[in-house]
This record gives sequence, C-alpha cells and structure tokens, in this order.
Amino acid sequence: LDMESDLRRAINSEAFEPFYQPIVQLVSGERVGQEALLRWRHEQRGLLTPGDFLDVGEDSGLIEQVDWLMYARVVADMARYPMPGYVAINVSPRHFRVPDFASRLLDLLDAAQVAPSRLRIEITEVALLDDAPRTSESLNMLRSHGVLAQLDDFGTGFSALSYLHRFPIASLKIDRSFVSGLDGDVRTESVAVIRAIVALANSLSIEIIAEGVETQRQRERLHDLGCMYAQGYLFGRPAPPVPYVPPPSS
Ligand code: G
Ligand code: G
Ligand code: MN
Ligand code: NA
Repeated sequence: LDMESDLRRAINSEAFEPFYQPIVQLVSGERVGQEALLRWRHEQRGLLTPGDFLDVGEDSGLIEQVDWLMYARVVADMARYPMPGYVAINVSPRHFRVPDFASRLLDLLDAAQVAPSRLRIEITEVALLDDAPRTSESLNMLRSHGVLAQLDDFGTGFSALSYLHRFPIASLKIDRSFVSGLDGDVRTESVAVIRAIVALANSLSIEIIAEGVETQRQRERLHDLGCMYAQGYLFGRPAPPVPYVPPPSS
C-alpha cells in the first residue's frame, strides 16, 4: 500500500473536493463565513480526511498540487453557490517558500471574478517562523487586496506572541483542545489560556474564533470569556456546498 503513488494518481484524476463548515457569531449563531476543509474521494477507501494523508502530502511535497486543485474548486464554488460571508482556506507553510504564492492566488480569484475580500487564508504559526520575511511579504500583498489571514490552532504551537504584531493577522482561532476543557468540570488551565489569548487579541485588535465548540456550556463559557466567533459541531459539521434552490413560483 503506497500512499504516495496513490496520492499522485488522485492528483491526476482530481479526486479532491472541499467540504464547508460554518463560522458563526457566538451569541446569535449567525453565519459570518465558512472554512473549506479538504476531502479526498478515494476509490477503495471512501471519503478521506486530511488526517489520513496530510503527513504523506507534506513529506512528499505533493500537498502543494493538492492544495491548488482544492483552491480552484473552492473559488469555483464561491462563484456558483450562495456562501454567506467569507470562505477560509487552509494554507500549508510550504506555500510561503514560493515567492509567487500570493499573486497566483489572486489570479485564481480574478479569473473566477470572485472578490478577494470574500476569501481568507488560515495559516499556522509554523508559517510565521519558517521564513518570516517572505511570509510577511506574501501576507501583506494578500492583505492589500483584501484577503485576510487567520492564525489556526492557536495556543498549541510555538505561540510567537512577541512577533504577532509584525504580521497582518485578522483573527486567531483558539485550538479546540482548550475549548474541550470548558466542559463538565471546567479545567482552569483552559480558562487561563483562553483569557490570555482574548486579552492579547483585544490589545492587537484581532478577532477570536473558538474552534471545536460542541456544547451549549462551552458556548456560554466562551461568551463569558469575551469570545465573539465560533466554529464546531454545535453550529454545523463540515458538508458539501448547498446548491441554491430558487423559491417556488406561485
Ligand atoms: O477536515 P479536518 O477536519 O479533518 O481537517 C484537519 C486539518 O487538515 C485542518 O485542521 C487543516 O489544518 C488541514 N486541512 C484542511 N483542509 C486543508 C487544505 O485544503 N489544505 C491543507 N494543506 N490542509 C488542510
Ligand atoms: O484547520 P483545522 O485543523 O483547525 O481544521 C478543523 C478540524 O476540526 C477539522 O478536521 C474539523 O473536521 C474538525 N472539527 C470541526 N468542528 C469540530 C468539533 O466541534 N469537534 C471536533 N472534535 N472536531 C471538529
Ligand atoms: Mn483551519
Ligand atoms: Na484549527
């Protein structure tokens, strides 16, 4: 079972597609956007999630090709389906080693006539540490065209608080490991970490999105902690795009 050659074949047959998960206002539940999540429709194994193949994709470098197929699908979906607010795509740190990443993404939007302000990118702290000057250049170029950046899985990595202000970051996504600590017997470490992230974000005028919100109790705790936005099974699971259904004519 050679996952790498499997992945190559899947690239040739374009076997990848986006699922979308709502991002909502915590209080009202109103959708402000959605995250595009990569899925692989495997001939034998069914629908695969990134956990099944992301390591192989990263190690082989094939994830770059997978991502470009994915982004093309996302942008096509944005032109075709009603998608309230923004769509956030996940960007591997690898892309920032290529100088033309930002212009290539902007070209894709332009060709599909999708407004750049409807797209956001999600990056991890690794991208900020990897090659800071080039990453900063790419993020600034995208930002100047209206593409905002969200920092994913925040709190789990290096948490480079000291130089967060050097990058144009619009939102921090609090990792779901902290959110799950708000259930049942509330874990005080989770509260402390979320409190610190919210204070940091407020001082830098960055918005906060809590990830992996599954219960009403977590939602209430997050509200008490000053968190404005959320994503998680409580509000909706990742799913294919919903086609527009015109109202019946009378
Ligand atoms: O879809 P799932 O819920 O299993 O996502 C797991 C992780 O996979 C996400 O946190 C994200 O970091 C990564 N991921 C999801 N979609 C993409 C994508 O289109 N490209 C890349 N490079 N990573 C993705
Ligand atoms: O980009 P990122 O790695 O953060 O992707 C989010 C991941 O979290 C996806 O794999 C998605 O399927 C998953 N996810 C989204 N909402 C929930 C949730 O409420 N609970 C759990 N356990 N996972 C979630
Ligand atoms: Mn993400
Ligand atoms: Na995340």
